[in-house]
Amino acid sequence: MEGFVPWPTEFAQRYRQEGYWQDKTITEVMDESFERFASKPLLISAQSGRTYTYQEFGHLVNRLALHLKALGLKLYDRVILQIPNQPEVLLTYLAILKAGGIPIMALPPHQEAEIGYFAKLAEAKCLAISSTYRNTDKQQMAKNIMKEAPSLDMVLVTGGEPRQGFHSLDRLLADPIEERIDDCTMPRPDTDLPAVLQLSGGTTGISKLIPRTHNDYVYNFLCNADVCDLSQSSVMLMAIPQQHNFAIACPGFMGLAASGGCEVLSDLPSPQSALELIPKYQVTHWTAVPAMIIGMLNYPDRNQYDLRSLEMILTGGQKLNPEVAYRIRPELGCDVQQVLGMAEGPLLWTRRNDPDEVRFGTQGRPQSPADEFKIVDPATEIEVMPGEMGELWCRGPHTIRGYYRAPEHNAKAFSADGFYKSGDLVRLHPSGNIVVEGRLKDCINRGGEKISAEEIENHILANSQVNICACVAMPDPVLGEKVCVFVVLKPGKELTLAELNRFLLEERRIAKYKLPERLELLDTLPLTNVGKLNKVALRAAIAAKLE
Ligand code: OOB
Repeated sequence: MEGFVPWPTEFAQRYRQEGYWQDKTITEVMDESFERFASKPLLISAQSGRTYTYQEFGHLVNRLALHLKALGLKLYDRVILQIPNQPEVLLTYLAILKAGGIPIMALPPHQEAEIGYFAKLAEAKCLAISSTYRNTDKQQMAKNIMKEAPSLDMVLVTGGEPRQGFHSLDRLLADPIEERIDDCTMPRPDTDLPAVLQLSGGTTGISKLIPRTHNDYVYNFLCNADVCDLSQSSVMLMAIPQQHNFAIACPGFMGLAASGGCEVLSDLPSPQSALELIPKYQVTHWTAVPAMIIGMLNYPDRNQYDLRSLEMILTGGQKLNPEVAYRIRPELGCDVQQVLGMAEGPLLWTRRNDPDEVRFGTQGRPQSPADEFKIVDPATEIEVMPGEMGELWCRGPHTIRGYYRAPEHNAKAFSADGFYKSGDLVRLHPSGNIVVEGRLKDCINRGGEKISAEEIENHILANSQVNICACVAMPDPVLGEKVCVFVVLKPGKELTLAELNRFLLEERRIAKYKLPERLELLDTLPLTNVGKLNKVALRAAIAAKLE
């Protein structure tokens, strides 16, 4: 496939021989589960209360896949999936895969800027949306994007009357096409080719697309389900957008479905909502970013809720501070398993039986015996001594070898021998686990959501008041980090944070979670000795000011 970097043949052979790659499609693995656990509950919608058994869910996926095929979706067609956390997001995800398409895992808050970019870069054929999302008209967004992205000619809409030419997902799901057509066969994708396009955290410019193959992704979620001991008695609460790698595959919905468990899917990430859902559905596992855990720990009426069913919080996306980790057992009565994960594939987990110091004070060790990791000095690219800080590099059966359609970026982001350069600064703990200490990449980690500084800076520079600007992370007690922008205005110009954000939302049409939450006006920006913008000084300045 054009724009896709495969694993070299000798690695592919080894991963196959050693049993990591099974040459099954995601659809085949999910269909096995639908049959095996048929009458068990697979999914409960927290908002509607509706429960789907494995069998019912499988039928609906099959039906929707037949509709997609009838509407003209072909093998390897790209489909942008932007539905929020409601059952239709998972039904559509699996139906796209079953019809041979490749879902692009866009996030619900994304706007015209992001979705339009993915549509053009991947030449997407189809876009699946909810009619509105948090008061924005997504059908209008789709119409606008279609003018710019000629490949896009199919729009699927849930939760509202579709505009002319668009299709209602809700009607397709209710229409038993399987009863009236003879040919129910589906094209089978090559298991060595991309199954899903994930989004990168965006280290330079806008997100890159991450091609996850059937072989790599199936192994990824099966291995995760194993490391997290998921079983038929697991009930997992999921309030992180289902498109995130963490939520869909680490172990996420797919790891849970392969294990016979049940997911409680919620569109509300608030602590109060989690506190209500855990006792109501006897949740055993909660997939949460640290910001959600902090929210729960600090929730005033927490003791009114019975959390005894909760066994384990699976957490990652940003660093869980040890002070917070140590509060979990005494205050919430459950354990925590940390994951240092990346949409590019690498996954390091702490294990259930690690000692406290390791479970609470490290971010884990590789989940697969076939993973190769090293910690290098980013300047010399030579491995550092054990315990010293360096950049984490990874290679393995579920770590990609290149971004999709990004040869120039790939030359920088991967070593000559195929290691992914994570941009994370880590050190080796005496236990053999890894501790995250910082990062090289220029992004802001807002409650686990990654925001590329360069992407936001480029949008801000388009404002006619602005001369130069720099976005940096400022500390936040709950979210970890938020975006602070330093701006030097053009002579005689003025700008407030509210004006800037209105410009970013209305004229640049970017997702709301990326907006700066503080604006600092300066006469000049500080430079380093070599004349580069000194972001270290800016980060220190805003941190000191907030103190
Ligand atoms: C997950 O994936 P991404 O692609 O959104 O972000 C990856 C980056 C890492 O490179 C690191 O900078 C940061 O997020 N990160 C952590 C972390 N987990 C991720 N930093 C410190 N401690 C952790 N535990 O965020 C992701 C993917 C799969 C599972 C879980 C998270």
